[in-house]
Amino acid sequence: MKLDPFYPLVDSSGWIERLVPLGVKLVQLRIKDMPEAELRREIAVSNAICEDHGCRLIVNDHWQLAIEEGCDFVHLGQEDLADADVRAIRKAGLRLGVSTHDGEELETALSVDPDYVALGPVYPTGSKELKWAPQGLEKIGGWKRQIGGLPLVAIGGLTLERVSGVFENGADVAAVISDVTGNRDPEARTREWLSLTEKWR
Ligand code: TZP
Ligand code: MG
Repeated sequence: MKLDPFYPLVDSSGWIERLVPLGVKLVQLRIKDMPEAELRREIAVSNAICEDHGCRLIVNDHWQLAIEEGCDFVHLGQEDLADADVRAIRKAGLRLGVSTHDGEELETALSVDPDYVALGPVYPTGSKELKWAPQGLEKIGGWKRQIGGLPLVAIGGLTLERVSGVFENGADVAAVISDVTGNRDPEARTREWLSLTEKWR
């Protein structure tokens, strides 16, 4: 399965409303703490906006709500895999992406037959506390050789200025938080991302 080469991670439907109409075709909704009713609303609103614009929505963590709201993808970390019902996710027709940081985690991820694997952090990041040091570009190539045709998502500290190296080393997708949502002009930055990544589409 081919994935769009750029996806922003955002923490509200408000961001989805701002960015998806610009031409974003893949986006992750990553909400960590929110009461369930509000969360469901955020997911439902995000999903409706994405459907209107032909954009695929990845819901981080909240796989039951993602199933109930008929979303496209669920993204799970290693710590989420033990509690998630992967069969239920698949049975409902959703696709699954899994985070990895080291070889053991890659094995665990591959054991659930994911639709993509994410590797991070490639560069230092201020957006998530992680016990892993930045992985660097070479690891991307190693991961890609191991997973073959499965899409590889690179994440962590990616900016427009240094993303080319990520693709040149074998990543299929660049996933980005702060370079987009922390930018002075997130809409303009998103357009730049879309245009720069066009050649990897
Ligand atoms: N997982 C690995 S690094 C990261 C996540 C969620 C944060 C990426 O954020 P940024 O701001 O693009 O470095
Ligand atoms: Mg998680």
